[in-house]
Amino acid sequence: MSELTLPDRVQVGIVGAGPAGLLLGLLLAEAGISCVMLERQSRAHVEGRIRAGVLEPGSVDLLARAGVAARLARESLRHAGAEIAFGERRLRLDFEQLTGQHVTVYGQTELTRDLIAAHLARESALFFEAPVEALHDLDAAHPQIECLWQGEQRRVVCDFIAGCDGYHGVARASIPAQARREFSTRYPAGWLGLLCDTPPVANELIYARHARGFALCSMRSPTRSRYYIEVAEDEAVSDWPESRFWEELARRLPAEVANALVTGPALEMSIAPLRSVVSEPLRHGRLLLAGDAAHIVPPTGAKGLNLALRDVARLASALQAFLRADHEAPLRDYSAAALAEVWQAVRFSWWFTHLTHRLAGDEFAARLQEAEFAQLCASRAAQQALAEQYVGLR
Ligand code: FAS
Ligand code: PHB
Repeated sequence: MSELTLPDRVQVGIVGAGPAGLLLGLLLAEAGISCVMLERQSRAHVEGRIRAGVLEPGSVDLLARAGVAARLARESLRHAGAEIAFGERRLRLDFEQLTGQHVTVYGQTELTRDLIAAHLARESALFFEAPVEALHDLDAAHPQIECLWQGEQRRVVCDFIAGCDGYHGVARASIPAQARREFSTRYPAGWLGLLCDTPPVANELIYARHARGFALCSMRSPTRSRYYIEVAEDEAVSDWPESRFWEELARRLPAEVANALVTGPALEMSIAPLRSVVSEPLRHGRLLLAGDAAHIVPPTGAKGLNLALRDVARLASALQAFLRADHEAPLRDYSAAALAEVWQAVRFSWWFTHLTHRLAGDEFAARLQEAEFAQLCASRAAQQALAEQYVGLR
């Protein structure tokens, strides 16, 4: 591939090349809109991240329309349901029977690799190790991105800037404090995740609520498993030798499941904090936010990645309407329309986290969890409501 030249002028400057930035770049390029993607980390770092694992049907359709779902179609797993366990009591949610839909298990790691491969194949303006240091003139007709590229300070003049740089990026922070509001809550817990090349303990995901804390049995393939246990928010991976992880995971699962657990050496272990954050509005002048740059949800409901892809689909369509047809309404309405979906995902993730996690260990909360689970077991309508939100219909 020929050496890329950083452009001085594009229609859309994209900060960040995680799933949101990469997909936005593809959708805009497909629409004939010039853009540049500027990523702080190396390609290897971005492709090495272990994160989400479940895609909603809408996300799979979007990726197919973007032309990046060929490997996903071959290698992903179709899941018609998932299980919620409260101690030895187990409830299977039959997504197909309750909603007519299924979810797709395909690691975010693989999705990111597919998106990068698509950009490399079309020689997109995708620059790794090109940290964005500041955004300028966001209220002007041509905002500017200041970045570092090959040791030099560079400027890219844009018509619009898309902040797809995640929770710790510069885009959201570039909006003046008096022009934005942040709504947030912390959960007194984290998710300790372990990835290993062992066969998954079950054919579908198991979300387990236990007095000792939450556990999740997930997977990446028929030979690669992904497990999580809830840990206190001040704990570190170094507190958890692999043997301790496996013992604790088994204690939180139904006995039949625990007995079937196949352990193995960890390929990766990491702790993700649990928090909900929403920054409003998603637009300031000619800067628009999408994905984790705008909002964070606890991973319980498998919404983070899917919400990022929803934002991107909406933003790509709005930018195309304005830049190709001078149609302003979708761009004007982007923030309010995206936030309506964001808050539904935030609410579901908050609810599902409180249903299944120990958190502060409050006895009153534990009784509410029991009552909620009893309601779920007794009511098809309650199961349908959960399933619709999980597959992304609501
Ligand atoms: P990302 O954070 O993925 O990407 C932002 C990109 O911007 C990064 O590559 C970053 O390097 C880059 N960047 C930042 N600052 C920059 C700068 N100044 N200049 C240039 N580039 C810059 N979601 C789920 O659904 N299920 C899960 O199990 C799950 N687990 C997670 C575990 C962890 C540890 C984390 C952090 C998140 C997890 N998520 C999960 C949520 C996650 O999948 C996000 O929703 C998803 O990565 C969102 O994608 P982006 O919005 O592209 O943000
Ligand atoms: C994962 O496999 O990483 C995963 C699955 C479902 C979740 C969160 C994470 O809700």
